Amino acid sequence: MDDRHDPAPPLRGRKAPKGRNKTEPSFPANDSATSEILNSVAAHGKPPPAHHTNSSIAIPEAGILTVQNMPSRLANQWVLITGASSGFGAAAALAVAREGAKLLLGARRTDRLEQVAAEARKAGSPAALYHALDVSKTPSVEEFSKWVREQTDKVDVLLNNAGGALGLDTVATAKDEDWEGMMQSNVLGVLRMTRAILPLMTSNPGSSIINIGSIAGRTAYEGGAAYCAAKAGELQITRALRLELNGTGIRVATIDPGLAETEFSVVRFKGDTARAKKVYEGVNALTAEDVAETILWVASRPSHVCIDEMVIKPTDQAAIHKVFRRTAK
Ligand code: NDP
Ligand code: 8X3
Repeated sequence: MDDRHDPAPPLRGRKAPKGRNKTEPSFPANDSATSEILNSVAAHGKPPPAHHTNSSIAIPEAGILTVQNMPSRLANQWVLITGASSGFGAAAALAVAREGAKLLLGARRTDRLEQVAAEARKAGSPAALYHALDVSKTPSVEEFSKWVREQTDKVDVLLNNAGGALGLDTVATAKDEDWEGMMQSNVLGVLRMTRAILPLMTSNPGSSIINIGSIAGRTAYEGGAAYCAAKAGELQITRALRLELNGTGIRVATIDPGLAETEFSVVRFKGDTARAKKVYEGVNALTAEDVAETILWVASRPSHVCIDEMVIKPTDQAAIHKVFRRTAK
């Protein structure tokens, strides 16, 4: 997967105008990725290696140039997603499917996984496979990883996303089962999955482990003691793992979102949908697709680039306790 030295795919579409100073290429373009493509064409006669698919580039003096069917870095790569039955995991499955990635999906609700896999195949995934997975149980993780090894001998992206919060009770009133559930899925689940899948990544430099943390792992809030501790644990696991894997070429990242409207709060409030809805009232919260976009971006950087840590919040959320809410008129 070391794409720095891959031969660049041919640029399809119109050629860059001739007669430019090859040492100082400078094309106006509608985003930095397209500028990069155009500048590379001007300087080297070819685009940089492996860019994303279909891009429209505006060149005022030359009309519109369309770069088509550029291979994605994720095409035919195996992407393993835990917690793929809803929210970020399901949206990430579709986002990478559109790039032509092959999918290994896990969660407890296999009926949901079946739907996500079917949509992923429609979106362009050459193989969208799923298997039951409970990251809170070592035997389930072992059975899942055995199934993974039956499908492939290498994993390119491991997305440790499964997890969530249970309850919003103070330390004085919270229940053991909620504490244990949060530690099991958010902390031990990441450790178990990583240990199980690492053997399929160590001989695959450029592969990525992407863990989903939270702003809750960076700032505490009342009622969030165990969830905040769990996500702080995820952050430190990510940092320790990056140190342990230094020199293997494996990237280790954490993406830490703020308020995002998924099933997260319905699960936290044990099915109380009215209470869950209130969390996002008047706020333009993140969507699962917003987070999936960042996951896709992190997963598709060149192999020498590691996005260590990324915090993504709604514009309305300046800090964990500072949320702007529009009131109904
Ligand atoms: P969802 O509740 O929509 O998704 C959670 C996913 O995790 C589901 O697919 C669920 O599948 C899976 N899951 C939970 N426990 C387990 C388990 N023991 N074994 C396997 N899968 C499990 O919420 P989100 O998409 O929002 O959450 C995804 C991640 O993002 C979580 O780690 C969450 O803590 C984190 N996060 C969420 C934020 C938000 O505001 N929404 C913000 C920051 C972080 P199933 O039930 O089928 O097993
Ligand atoms: C979810 C974000 O702020 O609800 O991790 O804990 S928050």
